[in-house]
Amino acid sequence: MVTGSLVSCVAIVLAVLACLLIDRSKQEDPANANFGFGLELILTKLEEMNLRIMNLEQQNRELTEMLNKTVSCSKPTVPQPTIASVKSNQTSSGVEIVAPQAFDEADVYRSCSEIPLGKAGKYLLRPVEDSEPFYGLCDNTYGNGWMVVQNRFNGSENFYRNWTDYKNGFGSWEGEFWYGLDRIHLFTSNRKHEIMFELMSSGGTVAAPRYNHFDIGNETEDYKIKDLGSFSGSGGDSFSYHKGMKFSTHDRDNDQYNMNCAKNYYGAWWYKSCYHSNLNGKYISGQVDHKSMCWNSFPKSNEGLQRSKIMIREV
Ligand SMILES: [Ca+2]
Repeated sequence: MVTGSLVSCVAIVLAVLACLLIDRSKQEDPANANFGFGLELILTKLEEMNLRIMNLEQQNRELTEMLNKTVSCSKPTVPQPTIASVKSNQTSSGVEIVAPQAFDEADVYRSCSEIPLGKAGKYLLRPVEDSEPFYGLCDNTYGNGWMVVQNRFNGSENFYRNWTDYKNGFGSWEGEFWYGLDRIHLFTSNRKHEIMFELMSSGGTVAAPRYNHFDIGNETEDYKIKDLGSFSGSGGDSFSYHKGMKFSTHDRDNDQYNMNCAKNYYGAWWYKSCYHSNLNGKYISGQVDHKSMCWNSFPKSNEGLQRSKIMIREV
């Protein structure tokens, strides 16, 4: 573009020069053959330059066109980041959500409530009859039947992710992970579930707030919290504020705030305007920051937690 402008300027200058010379030639003695010859030479040169400029402009247009085509063809296709696909990026063994090709029906459970008592771990689950089973992580720290849907304890996983990632899930079983909104919806919409949060402050104090009913809508409903039961446990109630809210990510603003809560507070949550809890926020344990992974009633507003584990259980 700069070259084009430069060439145009030169052309204009030469054109003006030519006009001046022509004008001058009219005033000079027409018998002055030398001057006339010189003028002819200049005009010929100008003609040549004009042709070259036109050629250069044509080449410039072709190059720009070619460049645009190359850029649009080489745009990378963004892979759908499911927990299963994250596996290949893990150095340790990652989360394998999808069931293997061959499995024993006897190893498939409806939910973590059905697994052998006292045996926590990864199980094949089928919350909806006649559907493909998939893995889930059962936890019995607080009694049998809980299934982990979020686990954070060292900040090794990036939780500032887009809608698709929160829909499908990400992370690894052994490390930190988000189980995926689609699956949370499958469980909570098919059978009544409760929810609990295991939180640890930077000082090592643990709180376990829970609600006796939790149900979220599907993607069309933006995974809205359709129902949330009454609060019990410890750490205070920093979740009821979010009842009835839709899920928001930095690329999908479904909150009630005139700005984007997920962007402002570096998270993804059922933001209202904006939050009382921000458990997918920044992992900055002990720091008081609005962007932190926090639960405002424990230990105090905006203080980054050391751990957050969210679990659901069939009631
Ligand atoms: Ca907004």
